[in-house]
Amino acid sequence: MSEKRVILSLDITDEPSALRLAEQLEGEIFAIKIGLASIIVNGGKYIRDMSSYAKVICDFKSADIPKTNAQIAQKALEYNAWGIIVQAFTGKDAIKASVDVSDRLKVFSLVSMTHEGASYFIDKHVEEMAKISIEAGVYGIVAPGNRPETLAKVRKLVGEKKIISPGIGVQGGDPITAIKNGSDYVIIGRTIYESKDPLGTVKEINRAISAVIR
Ligand code: BMP
Repeated sequence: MSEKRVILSLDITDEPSALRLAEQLEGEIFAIKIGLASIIVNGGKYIRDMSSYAKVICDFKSADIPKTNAQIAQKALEYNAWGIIVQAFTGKDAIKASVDVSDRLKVFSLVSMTHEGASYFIDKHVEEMAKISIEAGVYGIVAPGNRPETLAKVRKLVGEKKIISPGIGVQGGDPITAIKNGSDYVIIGRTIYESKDPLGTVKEINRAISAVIR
C-alpha cells in the first residue's frame, strides 16, 4: 500500500469531536495539522492527546524573534508534536532557531499562501524565502495547493525537500493538480471534516492520488 498523502487539517476546537475524527481517520492519513484555536481552547495537552492517533503538525506559524520561536518549538516538542509550521518572512535566524531545537521536530517553513492577500507582500519574496528556509535547514516547505504555478516554482527552488500544501477543496485547489505540480502531501480541512462521510471522502482522495503517484 502506498504512503498516505493527506494531512488532515483538524480545525475544529471541540476536543471530543476532534479526537473521534482522528480515531476514525488515522489509518487513511499521513498526519494531522492542528492550529492555535484548538490550543487556546484545549491547552497544550491537546497535542499529546492527538498524537496518540497520528503525527501532529502544529500550525503555529511562528513569526517572532529567534528566542521566542525556539520557545514555541520546544514546548510543542515537549507535548509530542512531530512537526511545526513557521513563517519564513521573519528571516533565516528566526527559522533556524526553530530548526535548532531538536532533530526530532520537523520544521516546515511557509513561503507563500493560498489567499488573495498573499500577492501584496509574500509572493514578491518567494524565492528569497525558499532560499533562506533551505539554508536554515528546514525539513519541509508549505506552499499553496490551489496555485499550481507558484507551487511548481517552489518545487524547482527547493529540490527534494518535502512540500505540504493547503488550499485544496473549499479554497479551489485539487489534490491531483497539487501533487503533479510538486506537493508531497496535501493539507485538507473542511472538505473532510464537514463531509457527511469523512472516512469515505479521505478514501476517495487517497484512491485518486494513488492513481497518479508511483
Ligand atoms: P481548509 O482545507 O478547510 O481550507 O483548511 C486549510 C488549512 O490550511 C487551514 O488550517 C488554514 O489555516 C491553513 N492554511 C491555508 O489555508 N493557506 C495557507 O496559505 C496556509 C495555511 O496554513
